[in-house]
Amino acid sequence: MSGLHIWGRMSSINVKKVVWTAQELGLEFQRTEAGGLFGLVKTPDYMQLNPNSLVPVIEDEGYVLWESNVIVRYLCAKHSSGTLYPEDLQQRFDAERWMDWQQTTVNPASRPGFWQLVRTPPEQRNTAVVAESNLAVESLMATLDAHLAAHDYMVGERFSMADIPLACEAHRWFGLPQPRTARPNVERWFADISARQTSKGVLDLPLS
Ligand SMILES: N[C@@H](CCC(=O)N[C@@H](CS)C(=O)NCC(=O)O)C(=O)O
Repeated sequence: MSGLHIWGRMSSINVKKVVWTAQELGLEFQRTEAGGLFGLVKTPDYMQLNPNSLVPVIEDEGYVLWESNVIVRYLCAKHSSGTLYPEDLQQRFDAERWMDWQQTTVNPASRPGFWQLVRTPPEQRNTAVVAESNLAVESLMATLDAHLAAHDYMVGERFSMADIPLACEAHRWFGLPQPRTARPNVERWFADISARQTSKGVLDLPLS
């Protein structure tokens, strides 16, 4: 298979990152629905691609890669070194740091609330889980807001690979049907990024 192929359903935050990155880079790609109700991830053929049975996975000219933020890094390094993928070592690792923060700190805090409010029938919701998740994410959004008070984007003064996972996380946060503390800097940054043509079909999707 030639060109870029992405496996994953668009309701996944991790698939959204990869699709947006490909669009941001102007890459032609094919996408196969996989995961959730689409299944496929437990088939032997899919598990050859990703033994974790998770989405997303990409195949790029025969090269197979899984782990969403790593895929974002790979595509940006390949196609946008010095722009989306910062060339300066410290700027690059600033970007890496925020991307890891999204994956290892923000997402574990946001996921329980998201699952309760979006993927659990109202009569089965656990309000304690929602409250705990909300409290944890509020504190992380305060951190993000303080960072964005001093910066236009996550790293330096221009859009980079680091903005993609965090904006997908902000999309989830702003889409949850619950009260939120106003975060003017996160809101300004998210509005700016959501206006990018390349984020269409990703940041304008309702949560599901
Ligand atoms: N750390 C992995 C996590 C991947 C992951 O948890 N994917 C979820 C969707 S967000 C998944 O595949 N769930 C099972 C399914 O969709 O069938 C990544 O960032 O790619």
